[in-house]
Amino acid sequence: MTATETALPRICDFPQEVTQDQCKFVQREGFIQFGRLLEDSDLIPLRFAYERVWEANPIEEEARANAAPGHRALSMEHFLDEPDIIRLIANEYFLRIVCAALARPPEEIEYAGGYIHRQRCQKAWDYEEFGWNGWHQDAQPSQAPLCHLNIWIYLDDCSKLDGVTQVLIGSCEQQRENLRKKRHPNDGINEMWGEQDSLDTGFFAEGPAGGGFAWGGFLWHRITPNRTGRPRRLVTWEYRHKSVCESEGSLYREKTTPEQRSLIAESLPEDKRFLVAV
Ligand SMILES: O=C(O)CCC(=O)C(=O)O
Ligand SMILES: [Fe+2]
Repeated sequence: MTATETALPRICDFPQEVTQDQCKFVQREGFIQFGRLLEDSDLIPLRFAYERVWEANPIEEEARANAAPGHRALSMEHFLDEPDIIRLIANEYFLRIVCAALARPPEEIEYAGGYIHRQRCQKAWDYEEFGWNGWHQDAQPSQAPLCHLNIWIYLDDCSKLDGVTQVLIGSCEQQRENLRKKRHPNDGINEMWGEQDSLDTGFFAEGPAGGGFAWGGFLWHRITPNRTGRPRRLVTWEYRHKSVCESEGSLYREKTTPEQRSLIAESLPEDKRFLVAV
């Protein structure tokens, strides 16, 4: 049985715990799917906030030459003033998953930034139009344990035909193995692209409205073409070990002023303010 045929661990709706198996899986593979983490009382205001942010930021980001067709993202400085996005930094289910995956107590975790993402749906697109196959990673491979995690939340039920994110199963282990054996970190990665290149053999991070998947590290991943014309609406929250934010900085620390950071801290429950640097 290949990795892609295996039934993969998946965290349930509103999890009270993350099991050992789920924990090991996310630390090995660099991702894990989860069910609903947001109640309608959080999800519905989040959708309205999402639409307001796009409406307030119509074009500039879309004009970025290196943006994926079908995909545009706005980073968190565009939604600092949206409490229905910001307060979710302290969501208990997000934190439960982050603490388990990053193997740290909540006090040693920090919010590092976030984005709102979408798929352009005026027309179908494919990778040929994209000009490349889309596979990339956002961080350099290392042998160290996972120290940052993205919580990736779909605002609507999102299937693989709606253009969810695809992850390259086995890509983190392959890179660790390469590092151990002193090979180039990407040895064998092209072959994996080939094996996981279809809707049947690939792994697509589908999720329900208010659910999605968590991922981090140096996982290889890509956006996938939207084939339904339904919008793919997505918001992300990124967390890291506090010590990493202190030593390396973060999008959050860079993109906010001290005044903004105090306001944000005050908008979180008192016992969760440690999540944001001031
Ligand atoms: O939109 C997606 O599905 C992938 C986006 C991506 O690669 C990223 O945000 O790092
Ligand atoms: Fe990426």
